[in-house]
Amino acid sequence: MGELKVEKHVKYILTVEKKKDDFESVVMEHLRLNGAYWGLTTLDILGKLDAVDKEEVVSWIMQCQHESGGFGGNIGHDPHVLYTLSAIQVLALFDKIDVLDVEKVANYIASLQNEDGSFSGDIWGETDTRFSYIAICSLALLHHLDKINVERAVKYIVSCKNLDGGFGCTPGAESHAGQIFCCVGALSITGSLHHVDKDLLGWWLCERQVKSGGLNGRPEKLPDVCYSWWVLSSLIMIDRVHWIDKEKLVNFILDCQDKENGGISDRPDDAVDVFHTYFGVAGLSLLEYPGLKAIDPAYALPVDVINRIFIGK
Ligand code: GRG
Ligand code: ZN
Repeated sequence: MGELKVEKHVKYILTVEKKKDDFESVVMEHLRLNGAYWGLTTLDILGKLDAVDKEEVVSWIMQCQHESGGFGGNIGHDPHVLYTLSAIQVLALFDKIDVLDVEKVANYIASLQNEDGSFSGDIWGETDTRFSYIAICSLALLHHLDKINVERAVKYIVSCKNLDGGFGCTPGAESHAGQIFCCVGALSITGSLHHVDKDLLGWWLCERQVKSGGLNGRPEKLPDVCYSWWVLSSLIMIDRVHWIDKEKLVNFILDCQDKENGGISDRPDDAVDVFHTYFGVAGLSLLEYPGLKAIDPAYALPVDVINRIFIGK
C-alpha cells in the first residue's frame, strides 16, 4: 500500500499559489476565491496552514467584496454566492470572520432567496440546490439563518428528492452525487435529515463504488477522486459510511497522487489540480487516514474550526 505524500502536496499547493502567470492560474483566474478555499483547507487538514501569510490573504479577500455585500471570485469580479461562501470559509480557517460586516453579507445572501424557498446564485437568477446549500451553510457560519425562511428552503430541497432516494439540481432533475451532498448537507445543517430515506439513499450512494475502489457520481460513469468527498460526506451524514469498502477507496485516492511533484488527479495517471488535491485529502480525512485533521462533512471545514464557531474557544 502507498502512503500520502504530505510534504509534496504542501509544496504543490504553495507553488500553484505563487505561479500566478502560468496556464493553470490563467484558466483559474475567475475561480481564485474558490481555489484559495481548496488550497488553504487542504493545507490546514495537512497541518500546514502556518506556511501562508494570513494577513495578505485576508486583505485580498476583503478586496473581492462588492458593495452589495457579496464576494466576487477576484478583485473587480461580479458577486456570486459561490465566492461568498469561499470567502467566509477562508476567513473561518484563519479565525477572522470578525473582519466582516456580518449583517451586510447575510442580507446579500438572504436577498437571493426566491418565493418557492429556492436560491439564485446571483442577481441573474439561475436556481440550483447548490445555491440552497451555499446560502444555508454561509448563513449558519455567520449565525444568521434567521435572515431566511428556513422552512421554505427545506421544502424546496425536499421537492428535489427523487424516487431513488437521491437529489437533483431542480425538481425532477436526475440524482447526482454532487447535488446529493448539497441537499443532505443543507438538511443536516438545518436539522432536517428526517426528510431523507437513509437506507434507500445509502444504497444508491454505496453503489457508486466501482471495482478499482473509486467512487463515481452516478450510474455508469467513471470513478473520480472528487466523489470521495461528495459521496463519502453524504454517507457519513446519513450514518451509512460502513456500507463501502474504505480500504479500497483509500488505495484508489493514493493511486491518484503525483508521487514526484505532488498534487492529486481525478483518476490514476491524469494531470493533477488543486480541486482534486483538496477532495483527495479531504476524502482521506473522512476515511480517518492517520495524521490528518478531521473535517466536518456538512460544512467542509476542519472540525476544530467548526467547534470554534459553534462552541467557542
Ligand atoms: C464547500 C465542498 C463545498 C462545496 C460548495 C459548489 C458546491 C457547494 C457544490 C457542487 C456540487 C456538485 C454539483 C458537484 C459535482 C461536480 C462534478 C464533478 C460535476 C461533474 O458532472 P459530470 O456530469 O461528470 O460532468 P460525471 O462524473 O457525472 O461524468
Ligand atoms: Zn472530479
